[in-house]
Amino acid sequence: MNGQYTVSTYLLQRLQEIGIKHLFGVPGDYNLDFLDDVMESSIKWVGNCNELNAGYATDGYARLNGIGAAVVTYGVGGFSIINAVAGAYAEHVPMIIINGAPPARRREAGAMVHHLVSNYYLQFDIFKKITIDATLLVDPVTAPEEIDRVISNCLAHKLPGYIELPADITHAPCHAPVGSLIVQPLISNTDSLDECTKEAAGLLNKSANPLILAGVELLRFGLGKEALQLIETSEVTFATMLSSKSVVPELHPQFTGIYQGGWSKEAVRLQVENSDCLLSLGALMTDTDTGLFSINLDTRRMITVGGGQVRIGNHIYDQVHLGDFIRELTLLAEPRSYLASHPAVSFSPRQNFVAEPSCELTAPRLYECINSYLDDQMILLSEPGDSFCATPEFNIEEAENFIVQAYYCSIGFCTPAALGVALARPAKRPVVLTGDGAFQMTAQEVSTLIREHCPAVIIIINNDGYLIERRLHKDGMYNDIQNWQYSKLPDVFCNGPLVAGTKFVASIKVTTEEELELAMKVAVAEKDKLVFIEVSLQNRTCSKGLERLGNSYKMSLQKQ
Ligand SMILES: Cc1ncc(C[n+]2csc(CCOP(=O)(O)OP(=O)(O)O)c2C)c(N)n1
Ligand SMILES: [Mg+2]
Repeated sequence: MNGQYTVSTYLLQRLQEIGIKHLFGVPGDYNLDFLDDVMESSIKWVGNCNELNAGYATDGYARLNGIGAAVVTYGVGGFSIINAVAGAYAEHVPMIIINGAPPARRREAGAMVHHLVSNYYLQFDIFKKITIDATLLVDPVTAPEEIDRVISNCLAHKLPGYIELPADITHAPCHAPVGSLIVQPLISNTDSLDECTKEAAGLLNKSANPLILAGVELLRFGLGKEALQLIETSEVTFATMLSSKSVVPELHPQFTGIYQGGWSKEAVRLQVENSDCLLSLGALMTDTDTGLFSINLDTRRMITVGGGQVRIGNHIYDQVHLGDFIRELTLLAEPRSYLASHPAVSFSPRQNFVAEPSCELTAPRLYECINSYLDDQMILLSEPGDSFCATPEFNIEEAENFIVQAYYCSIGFCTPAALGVALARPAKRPVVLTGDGAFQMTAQEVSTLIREHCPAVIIIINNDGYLIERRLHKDGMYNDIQNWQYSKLPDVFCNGPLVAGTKFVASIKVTTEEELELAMKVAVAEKDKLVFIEVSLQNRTCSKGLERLGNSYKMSLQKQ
């Protein structure tokens, strides 16, 4: 971009610099001038069916690309994307929301413009609470510094940022970027870092059965490789959690399994809870990651690192960041014996699926089958519901090949997020595993996947409504949903009937093991197509994971 910069071209240049190649969103009159500039830039515009879906797509994109951005319009668009931004905040996903606002002069006059609710600052005030940094660009002189600050904070803290861009500021001239954007790193206090790593190394090196619990912060801050180095140098066994699944490769000989408190497999639970030195790296003890708090961990035998703090017994060290801690500890860790580094419990390897002839599908067999067809070129997105109860046991090798909103748990996330995933990783293929209830929330985004030619595999588990709620609570009629003919939807979105072999989409409905096996073979063979599979599970069976969660839930109720 040469010549005079405007606030809009400045912002676009910064977005390009940080690696944004796609912008998601929905147009509206307050952002159209900005979108005209997007059309002139090298960033590709990806219009969504609605703003919530745009937010989820941006989140999926950001998880793989390091950052994403969405453009919405004031009020109607801004309020619609809030759920996705709140989710990104809870889950530590960096994304920039650009909200086109009414002209600043109208704001000053207090004019009653369309999409205004209550007062002109309402959206700004709300977004301030669910972002790390927010700015309302009212002055083109200060706009460049404001933009740089929000983007930089977003990247450093891995949290969403908000930029409100009034329509009459968009094309206002501003100064050119001064150098490239500087992201201020999070800096540890060197004395605290030195002291706590020495204390931690002393405990780790002399412990008999230490264990590293690799948590979600490792994933969000891109520290998987550093964690692996510590694990291999110290030869300590490790476990992951649902939210951090596969952050360190699951086929690693030191991997013991997924820890989820009382929701874990018993052997994994015992290994974690009986460790005499449990090093928790960036683990968040959320209800979903702890089997509804059914954990039994003794903090006196733990070293807990995360959120800029280290806790060893009663010692608390502030301003120590996870990456610095891991790198320093790796230098001090002493290797252990072969036995210590090869856990008694190890993860079961992937099994081949062989369909039973003429056998009605059950949930456990469905998951066995899908697991057996996943490969390293597929990125699995697992939706809250029976899907995410089943997937801890899936074999995923690379960290980026598994996406789950394990903490915020907003159903409907995965289908639009797959759009972002497909665009961020064109060489890979998103595989969405979603319940029928979740799918109904954001189903329209399949049409954008088709329009953008994303060869996703979408597997809809039609189990007649909200099964997880039926299992965890009672079978109230509020868990019933309208049954759709899901497999016919691609026809609708393609604007015409599908003719096998000629269209971009293959749509299949399955009810038996053999049909599912065949459908998965089609999905693998038709790798350039969007393959849509409706799995009809009218028997309301569930995964073994949901069975275990049900038991944890009952136990947690008894304790109350
Ligand atoms: C946006 C949103 N609304 C409501 C919920 C509450 N909720 C959690 S799971 C669930 C049902 C999921 O049903 P489905 O997708 O069919 O999965 P299943 O349990 O049947 O496998 C609901 C409604 C939620 N998590 N997110
Ligand atoms: Mg369901």
